[in-house]
Amino acid sequence: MKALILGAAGFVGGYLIEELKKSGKYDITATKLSFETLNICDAVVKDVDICDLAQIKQVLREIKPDVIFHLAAQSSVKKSWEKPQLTVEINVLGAVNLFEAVRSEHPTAKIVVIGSSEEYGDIDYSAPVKETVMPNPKNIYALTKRTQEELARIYCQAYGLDIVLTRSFNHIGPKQLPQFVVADFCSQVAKIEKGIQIPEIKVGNLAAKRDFTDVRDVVNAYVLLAEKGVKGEIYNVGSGVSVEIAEILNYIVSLSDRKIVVKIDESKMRPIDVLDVKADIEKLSALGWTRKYSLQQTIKETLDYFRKDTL
Ligand code: A2R
Ligand code: GDD
Repeated sequence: MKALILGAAGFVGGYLIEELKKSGKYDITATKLSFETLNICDAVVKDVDICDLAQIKQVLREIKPDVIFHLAAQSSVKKSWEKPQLTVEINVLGAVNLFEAVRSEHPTAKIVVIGSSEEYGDIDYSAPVKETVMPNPKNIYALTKRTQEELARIYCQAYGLDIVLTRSFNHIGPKQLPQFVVADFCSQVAKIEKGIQIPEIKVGNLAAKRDFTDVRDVVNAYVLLAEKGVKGEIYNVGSGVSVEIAEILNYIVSLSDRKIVVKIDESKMRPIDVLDVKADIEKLSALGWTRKYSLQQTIKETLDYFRKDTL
């Protein structure tokens, strides 16, 4: 089987490559932006900007993949408030470029399109949310992912493209950039321990609750969806439990022997922040997916990663 990963130089990409290699069933082509680096063996690496239709068409003509994993995105909610146009360009134009390119060059490919739990937005969060709940996006990133989903639905219905969609909840693990909450807190604690940050941790909205899953469990779900996901269907990828960010912070701080003061940083607050969201994972579980990593294990490994990080 030939797999093409778009946006492979990001956080999830590296883990997805490992997961595909582990299965032994895939010839992998991984794409990155021209200024990014991606050092992997046993995979072909190409430069593809998803905002450039000709580049996507070219790689599809060359590779003729059986499955495409569309990871390429502006993935930060915070940045989407700061750079709305860029976020729309990459996440919406990028998606429509991909669907157009597949339609014209290689319509038999299966496409796994990564959406977000942020799409749910302002909903009743008292119970785990099912895929059938009508999303109500509350930020620009979320709206771009919701738009990607609607575009996919149209390309499935109108042209029969074989698209499977995710609504992925928060994924965490070693190597994540410290722009996301767990990596952010772990990176700060590691800097405090190294003496390069005063013993004060800067935090944003501690009242929010999120559903966290280890990135290795997430990529396992993506491969499962490539193999068993039903055309046109959306699958939640999450753990089913939401945890308050304050609890995450307390746990990370408890792993250090330093006395750390918590300081609210107003610049880390968002104009609107969804209060709570947790996944109903019945649909994904029915395909055989189970979570292997506990939240505590993932957090410990992430902290250890930043402790070893020489930067
Ligand atoms: O923004 P950069 O320079 O870090 O590059 C990101 C890349 N990317 C693009 N690739 C191709 N064409 C573009 N026009 C373009 N713009 C950005 O996609 C990065 O290397 C990759 C996305 O990786 P991350 O930002 O690390 O996201 P992550 O955590 O791997 O998430 C994968 C998917 C995304 O669709 C997220 O929105 C979703 O899971 O949560
Ligand atoms: N980053 C960050 N830094 N977030 C903080 C902080 C902080 O110091 N303090 C509190 N938070 C809160 C945010 O306000 C938000 O409620 C929650 O922590 C999670 O924020 P992020 O880790 O930045 O992730 P996100 O939920 O905005 O987006 C991530 O998850 C989505 C799925 O839900 C990204 O990986 C997206 O690409 C993904 O779609």
